[in-house]
Amino acid sequence: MSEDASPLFQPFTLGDLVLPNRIAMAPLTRNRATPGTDAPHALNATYYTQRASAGLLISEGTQISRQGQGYIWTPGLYSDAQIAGWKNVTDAVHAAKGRIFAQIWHVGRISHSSLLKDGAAPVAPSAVQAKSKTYVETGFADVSMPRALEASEIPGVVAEYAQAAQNSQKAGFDGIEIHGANGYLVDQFLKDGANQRKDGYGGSVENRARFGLEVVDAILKVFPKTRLGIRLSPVSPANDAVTSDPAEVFGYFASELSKRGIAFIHVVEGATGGPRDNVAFDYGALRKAFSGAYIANNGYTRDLAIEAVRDGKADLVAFGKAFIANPDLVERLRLGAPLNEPDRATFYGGTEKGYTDYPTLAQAAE
Ligand code: 8OZ
Repeated sequence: MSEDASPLFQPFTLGDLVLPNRIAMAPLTRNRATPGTDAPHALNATYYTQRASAGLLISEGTQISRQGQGYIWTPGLYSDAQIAGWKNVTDAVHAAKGRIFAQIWHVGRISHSSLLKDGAAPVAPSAVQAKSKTYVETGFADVSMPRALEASEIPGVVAEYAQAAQNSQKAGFDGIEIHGANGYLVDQFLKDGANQRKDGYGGSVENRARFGLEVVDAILKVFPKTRLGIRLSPVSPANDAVTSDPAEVFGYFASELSKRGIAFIHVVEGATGGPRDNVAFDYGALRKAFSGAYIANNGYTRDLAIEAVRDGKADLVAFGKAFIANPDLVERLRLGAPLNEPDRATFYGGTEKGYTDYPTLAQAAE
């Protein structure tokens, strides 16, 4: 079999959606929403549309509320202006024959008071400050000291996830991915380094999984399970998220997600954006615990992706940085063509430079 006949380039049915290939664009924070409203605008539509040949586009993290925002100029999915801005994006992607899921996001403790209403403290499972930085108007800054959510506040936060799921439908998204990875709110509840609660949301594996499962259950009351997935990062230390028992807590979480029949888990294998083998972890066991699709991510090359799909280790492979720099990544991987290098200086914030001006193969040949 020649490489381009690899199943990586063949269709896959995710839930009830037929994808033309098994290459996903990973969610990528780019900090280019409209200042003031955090609504997407025309340039964001261009960016996603340029990448519409992905089997599946997953949007950048999109905050479900002002309280859920952790960085400046990230888009939201809670105001009418944001929903309208996203509708322009999804219409443009659909016109280009693409499919796009919204990644819905609450950052929890990974935020800065200057971004929050009246300079409020970020909220978290526990009042434990992360050793991490965020990005504010003046550049990088240490995250602020959070306050612990009262148990009585949790249903309100859960309801905001469900509202964001409904808003995603109004905005024309094909589905959603819950951001359960990289040290943000769902991951903070799962991991005992951030969750020191003594109530029903902390302590045992079951208790730490409770918040994430409540989010899933609330969404499933208003949203089809075939169009819902979640991103997880069991052993990534991103944003100071560590746990003493990744196999136990993520094994349990995956089996509970499986019972609910959601479409996929999207797994950051290893350290986000870093080594894949920082901590030994059995991703095969995680995949086995979950009956839906498995999207693998982190540090995949063309060869590794072809191999993972061929060997049944993954149903889809998500690429992040490679998609920043290569709008036609699917075509380049299919051909084994060289890739443009991403420019880190333009990852977060800015203009079309480093955003919509990376050339396709055809443009490079002009
Ligand atoms: C990089 C910069 C800001 C946010 C993640 C949403 O790690 C992010 C993120 C990444 O999941």
